[in-house]
Amino acid sequence: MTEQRKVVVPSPENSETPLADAQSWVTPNRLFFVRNHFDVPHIDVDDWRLTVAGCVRRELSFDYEQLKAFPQRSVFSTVECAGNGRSFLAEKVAGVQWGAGAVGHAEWSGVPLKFLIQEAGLNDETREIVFTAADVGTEHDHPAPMHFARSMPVDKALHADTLLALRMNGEPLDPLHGFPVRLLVPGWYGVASVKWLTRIEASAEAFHGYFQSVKYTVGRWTGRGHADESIGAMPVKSEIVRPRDGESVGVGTTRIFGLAWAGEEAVEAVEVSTDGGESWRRAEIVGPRAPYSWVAWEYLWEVVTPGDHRLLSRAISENGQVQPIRHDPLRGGYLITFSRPTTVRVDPSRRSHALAGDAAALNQAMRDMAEERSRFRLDVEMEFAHGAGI
Ligand SMILES: Nc1nc2c(c(=O)[nH]1)N[C@H]1C(S)=C(S)[C@@H](COP(=O)(O)O)O[C@H]1N2
Ligand SMILES: [Mo]
Repeated sequence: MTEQRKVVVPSPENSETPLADAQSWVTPNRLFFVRNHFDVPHIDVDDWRLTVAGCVRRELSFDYEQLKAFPQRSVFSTVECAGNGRSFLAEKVAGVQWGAGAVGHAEWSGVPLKFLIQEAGLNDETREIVFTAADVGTEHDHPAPMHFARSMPVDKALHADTLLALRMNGEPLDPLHGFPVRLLVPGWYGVASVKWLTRIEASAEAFHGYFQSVKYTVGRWTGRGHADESIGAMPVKSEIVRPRDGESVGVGTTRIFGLAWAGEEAVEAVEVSTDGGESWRRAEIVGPRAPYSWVAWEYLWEVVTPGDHRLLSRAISENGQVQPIRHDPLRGGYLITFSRPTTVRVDPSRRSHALAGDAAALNQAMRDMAEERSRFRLDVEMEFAHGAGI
């Protein structure tokens, strides 16, 4: 197999998951998309420390060995870049011109962030937690060097599923994905999951860092006019993975296969249109439906009419969010979730017979994963051993 990440920008690496080859629920680490604003920092793990400071009762500092010794937890989560799909926008928007593949799904394991924050003890005036990373660089509209940094509201930071991730699909993090430690904010756009973490600071003020006030914002109309808002959770979205846009199929039965995710929610249903959005039918969801995780889905399409057909999919979340048909211009170059048509040519000289294929393989892969899942407890609230490793 020649599967590899699709490079969009070579340096610093920005590359996509090869979605069209997706064979498994979990994206293998070597195929998982990479989104780097700056060069990967050189980190000597023996010198590396993670500091917890700011509005806390006691400032703490941890090395890698100490973090590894803390109680661990695993969370399966889809991570998508907020600019994923930007190249498909009718009006060109500046930024990395992503196709569909700035998204992946992995099992993330590490120390719940809550654990370290509780060890340090938050003061009441804390409004946000600010995360600073080791990578440094400039942007054309920010010529002064800056570290990558982001903040998060306290409630999401203290959520039991928000992790200081040390492992990805069971392996220690690769340097490209944030070794030694990254944040994993399940259900939120990838920008929240700060890689190469060095500092966690409780703050009484709102943080206005570049990556949440200049970039990674969307417009919104409020009672008082237009406002820019920092992005957070991923809205509901689906992708048709196979057949590919422009592909030719025969008359008969074609399997339409795709993926869908809904941020902090689970996907409730996926619908498919084979007539450009006139009518919609339910697709079949393959495997488990869970918050944070994408689902695979398939639809067996019986087609007798030769010529071009416009396929669309739309996902619906468990709380009833529906994937939109058009891109909302207020979202600019982010939150690109509209249903994008896949045009397929039906060739009358060929016959297509869809057989048990993707679904069977995926189900097997998921059973294998489920067995492995016992690695770290997923669904039990952990009892933290106080002072462990400190
Ligand atoms: N320190 C740091 N963290 C970062 C970034 C970065 O450039 N530097 N990029 C963010 C963005 S925009 C995304 S989408 C995710 C991508 O994670 P991945 O490269 O592991 O796929 O990392 C986030 N964390
Ligand atoms: Mo991103």
